[in-house]
Amino acid sequence: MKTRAAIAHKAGAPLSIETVDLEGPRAGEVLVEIMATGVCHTDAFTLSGDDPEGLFPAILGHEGAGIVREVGAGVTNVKPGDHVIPLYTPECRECEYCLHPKTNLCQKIRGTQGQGLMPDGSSRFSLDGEPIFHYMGCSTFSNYTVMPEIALAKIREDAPFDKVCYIGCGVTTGVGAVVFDAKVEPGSNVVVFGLGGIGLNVIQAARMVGANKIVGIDINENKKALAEQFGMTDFINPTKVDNVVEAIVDLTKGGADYSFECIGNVKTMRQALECAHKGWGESVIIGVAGAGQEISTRPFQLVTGRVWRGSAFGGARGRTDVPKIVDWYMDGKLNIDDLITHTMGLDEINSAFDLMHEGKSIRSVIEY
Ligand code: NAD
Ligand code: AHE
Ligand code: ZN
Ligand code: ZN
Repeated sequence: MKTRAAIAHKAGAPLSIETVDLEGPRAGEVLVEIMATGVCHTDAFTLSGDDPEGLFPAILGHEGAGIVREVGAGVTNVKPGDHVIPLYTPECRECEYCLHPKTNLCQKIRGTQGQGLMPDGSSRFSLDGEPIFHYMGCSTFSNYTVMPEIALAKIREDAPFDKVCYIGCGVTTGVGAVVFDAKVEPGSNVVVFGLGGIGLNVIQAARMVGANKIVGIDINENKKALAEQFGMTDFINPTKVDNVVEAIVDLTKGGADYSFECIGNVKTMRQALECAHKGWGESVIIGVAGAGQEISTRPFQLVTGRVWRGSAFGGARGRTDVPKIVDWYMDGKLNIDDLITHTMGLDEINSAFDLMHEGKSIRSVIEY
């Protein structure tokens, strides 16, 4: 079939809206009509050329929601008409990782996914007979895409696509990091570096679990009002204090019980670790840093009880947890609507990247 898609032909170039060829689903695969997709900072990161795994030409996008239109041989978990959220972290429920209680990082198809291919080692997308790479196993910047069955979370049919698409990455990443990975306890002091599409979800989850102080750190003061609406109790602009770590330690009377780095900058990752409380503070890296970047700190920071860890897709097991997070939104426990600051058609997708780089959006959503 033919489908409209935004193609990343090369690093640093704007996406190009074209009609591409899409092969139907093979065994274990599913054709999904994408109804809406968010634009995440990670799409911009890969498009910039900073992603060591970045491949071109590719169809980016990994934060979608849609409807199953056709299933390949042997598919049993979904059927045509089902509403689904594509998962860049699948859940096969049988690999060593899925069976381990301490991780959500299913590895069943991670090898081919990182090569921009379906599990059988080929691409379903092509243009003029030349293959186009899939991205993060999702390629939601295409109106239709083909997904492995294990990478689809079936969701309730009354959930609006233009909102719950954000659960495909940003909401789950921020909320899950607090709830599933850090397991923040009521009364904790929480510090959040970066008040963007991820950080604001960390903030609303910290409030949801009953955190005490929720301190937001951002160089863009325009993020302050929305962060306060979502639960931030204190704000620090690091450009306006001598030493941001000392400012946080003073404010929290000793340091953060939990800090979250939601920027992707190795300097702020160090600050996030060093503002954690001596003896027990945990710092969670969510931000994705570019090729060649490395983190550093004095080992004494860890010797004296601080813990440094990371979180991918919020520690969520997608097929199990994503439908629950959709329920939390539908029940009014999570606010997604106010984080979606812009909506547009696929033809305007490059403006979503511009708004992100200008610091003017939290989430832009593309509606097909
Ligand atoms: P965003 O662009 O919406 O937000 C980033 C925020 O950081 C902005 O508000 C910006 O003003 C602020 N900022 C930038 N530099 C700063 C600095 N030096 N000090 C303080 N604040 C600064 O991005 P996002 O969509 O929220 O994504 C954040 C990061 O999370 C990205 O690196 C993204 O790739 C990553 N991410 C990781 C996962 C995961 O599973 N680990 C999932 C999604 C996104
Ligand atoms: N490809 C990059 C790393 C990118 C990365 O860390 N991705 C996160 C999700 S970001 C979503 O917006 C993730 O889930 N990582 C785990 C995984 O297996 O990719 C690189 O540095 O090579
Ligand atoms: Zn993302
Ligand atoms: Zn698995």
